[in-house]
Amino acid sequence: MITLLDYGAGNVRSVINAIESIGENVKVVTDVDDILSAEKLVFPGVGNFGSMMRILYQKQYVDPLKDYLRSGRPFFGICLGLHALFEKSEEAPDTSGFGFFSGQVKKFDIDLSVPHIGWNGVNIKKPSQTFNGLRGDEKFYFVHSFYVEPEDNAVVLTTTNYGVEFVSSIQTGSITATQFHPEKSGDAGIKLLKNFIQSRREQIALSYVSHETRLAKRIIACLDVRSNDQGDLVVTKGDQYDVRENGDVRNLGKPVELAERYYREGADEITFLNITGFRDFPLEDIPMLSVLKRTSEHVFVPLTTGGGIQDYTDQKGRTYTALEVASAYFRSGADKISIGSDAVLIAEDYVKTGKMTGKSSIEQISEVYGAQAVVVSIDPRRVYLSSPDNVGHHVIKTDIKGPNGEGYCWYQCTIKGGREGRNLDAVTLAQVCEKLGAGEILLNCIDKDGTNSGYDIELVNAVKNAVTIPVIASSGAGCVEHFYDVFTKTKAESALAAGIFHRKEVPIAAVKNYLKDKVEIRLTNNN
Ligand code: 1PR
Repeated sequence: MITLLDYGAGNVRSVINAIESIGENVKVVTDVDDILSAEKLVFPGVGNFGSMMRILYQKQYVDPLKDYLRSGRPFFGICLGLHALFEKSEEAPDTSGFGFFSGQVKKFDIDLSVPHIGWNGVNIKKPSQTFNGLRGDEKFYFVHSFYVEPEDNAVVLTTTNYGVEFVSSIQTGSITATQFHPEKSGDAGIKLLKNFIQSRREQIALSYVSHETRLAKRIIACLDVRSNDQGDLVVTKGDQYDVRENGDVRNLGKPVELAERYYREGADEITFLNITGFRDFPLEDIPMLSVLKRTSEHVFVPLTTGGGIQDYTDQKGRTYTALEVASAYFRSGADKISIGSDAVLIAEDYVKTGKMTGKSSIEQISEVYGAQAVVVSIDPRRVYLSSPDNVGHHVIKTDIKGPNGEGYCWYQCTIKGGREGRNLDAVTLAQVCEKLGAGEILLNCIDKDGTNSGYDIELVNAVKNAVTIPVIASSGAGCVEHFYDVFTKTKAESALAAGIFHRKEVPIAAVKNYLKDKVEIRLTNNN
């Protein structure tokens, strides 16, 4: 039996699913005795150091956890479950950690995008049973802005390179903790958890040549989801956001089945977008929660879900905050949520007032779950201009001329799935959302969506060069070369596609086979 510490703000469902996929049963901690009586304890920490420690102190779990750590029984910490073991964190300077190890948690201060989101390697620094059966060159999924700095290097199990060489896991005795998320790291992560669960005493001497690890570019499969006219939940796909063909909603398959197929094909992330969320209430009108629950049982890579994440009042007058909607998604297995329309309205208010309210969906969710859990999805369309002057928006000189030969354009933000244009440009939206606490930008493009004509490179560069958080290029992929183009002509960390995968025109494995000797990617058993 594995005891799992759930303090109410983490995505524990994925960890439970990963452990159960290994054939172990899981007991979730409900009181102090569960900690003291645990045979093996797993502590997945997600979100914000300060709110995590406040909850642990409120529940009076801290002392029992320290007693457990001193008992010598097996402990596995994940992400914040690693940070908590140390004295304090720059993420919440006034809050103490367990202090079980001397040292503190530092924020990345580097020239690269922060949070560090994606698949990176590890440098194994000492013999360990943890990596038994692995090659040592596998990549694991990271999503964090902070890392631990132990005073005693002897506890360091692996390091990883991302602007700095940071500690990506520690081990001493029966205590193991990782910065990366093994429950989201595919087969390699499952193997690592299995080694912990079946932990034998012998240390496996792994002789690895230390190497500079590199963050992989991520290939993301996107499933636009909505109910069709018969009320069935289907994966659909827009052509410049028009999802109807011969009057019917295009039906490209079932969400859970397609997500599992893409996982097996080597997708680095899966994104579900509930594209009628602006009018359906996601917790009632569309069974996205059950789609997430069922998907997370067999798909062990990050799941992002969006659509309808905003404050909401249902027909009976009951109000729900965006945080409540997002929390329901996280509890169902989402690792990140994506906010579309509401982000535009929030940014418009901010541009008008210059003030943060602290009450916006972006701020609320980022505060509890951390910036890395908040994606902002932008749905822009080109507005052509013959001159760049006096339009009050971020204008670019474009090589893709307008219908009347215009040489300039700005990218107008839209809401409600492209149905309503707003007086805000995509660059400004991205910058404001980063300021409000968003951790990543999903940059769609209405003009390119579903056209197979390639990504809008000018748009990706305009936005990517204006923010420091990761950007996912989206819309327009038609062939493997388009992925190479976007990764070499822009600094986008990820490329998302939908139509070419759903229509089986280009398999994910083909994209990775084409890219593998050209850009850093995560190889799976398909490559
Ligand atoms: O506004 O917070 O409720 O979120 C709604 C979400 O649904 C947003 O993320 C928005 O982008 C998405 N959405 C709304 N309507 C549509 C539509 O298509 N009618 N999907 C829609 C937008 C963008 C990607 C698409 C890429 C790649 N789709 O999901 O998959 O463009 O396409 P391709 O590779 O086939 O070219 P809220």
